[in-house]
Amino acid sequence: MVFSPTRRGFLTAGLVGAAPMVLSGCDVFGLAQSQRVTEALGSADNLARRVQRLLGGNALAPEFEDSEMSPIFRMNGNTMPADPAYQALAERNFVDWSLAVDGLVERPVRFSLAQIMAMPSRTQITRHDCVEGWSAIGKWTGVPLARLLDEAGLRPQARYVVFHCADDFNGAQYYESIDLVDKDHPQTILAYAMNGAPLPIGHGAPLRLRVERQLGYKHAKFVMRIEVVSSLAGIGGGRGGYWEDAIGYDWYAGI
Ligand SMILES: Nc1nc2c(c(=O)[nH]1)N[C@H]1C(S)=C(S)[C@@H](COP(=O)(O)O)O[C@H]1N2
Ligand SMILES: [Mo]
Repeated sequence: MVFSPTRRGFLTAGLVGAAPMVLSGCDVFGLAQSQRVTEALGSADNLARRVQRLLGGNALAPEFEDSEMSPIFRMNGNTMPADPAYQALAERNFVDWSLAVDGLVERPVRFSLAQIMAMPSRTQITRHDCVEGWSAIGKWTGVPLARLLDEAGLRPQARYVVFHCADDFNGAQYYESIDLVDKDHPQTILAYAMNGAPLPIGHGAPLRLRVERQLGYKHAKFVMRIEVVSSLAGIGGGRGGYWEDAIGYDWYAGI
């Protein structure tokens, strides 16, 4: 069992099935039992999300001191998008890169990296927990997502924020999504710096999501476009994220 006793451990052990744990061979509590619970109470994702918010409201994830930062922070998943257009942008240090914000917004916009870096920023030292069973504490600096989306203005039908990434696995584009509660959470930022230095490519340059109360796979790297939608049905395979579509990971990956 590789998981440390996190709140997710409590939530998943006590209340809902943990598909990722099952998939990684950590089936401590029994798939049959968790499936029954899931069937009885509806989507495990939604249950975990409701329970987390009921217990913690919109509580902050723990933050740490500089002295607690991990000496090594592993790079995981894709570490260099294969897309030639992305590689051309990287070669010029992302000066030609811009982030598209569209979908259910009042004003579709594009932001250069310089514009994003000129916005009010937040720095946070947090623990990243990967579903594969490793964790690392790192320092992230970026613009709060809510602040950036204020520039575009959400339309009333807006329900989810989708992050489209530059990379793919076997032709399937990486993407992720969160709801508007996580959109407004103060620790939900689009980070352009890590551990006091520009975000390395392997960690998702020029811009990656930090959504600190959820597992690592939600933290989309290489974000190229943010799309605001009313439903996730039309995006990718319809389950709200690359790994959700590919192998059924929870859409709400509360820690
Ligand atoms: N675009 C993109 N985002 C991604 C991934 C990826 O492969 N592509 N991997 C995810 C997973 S599983 C984890 S644990 C973290 C890893 O972030 P890191 O490389 O900074 O450690 O990024 C997440 N975001
Ligand atoms: Mo991960």
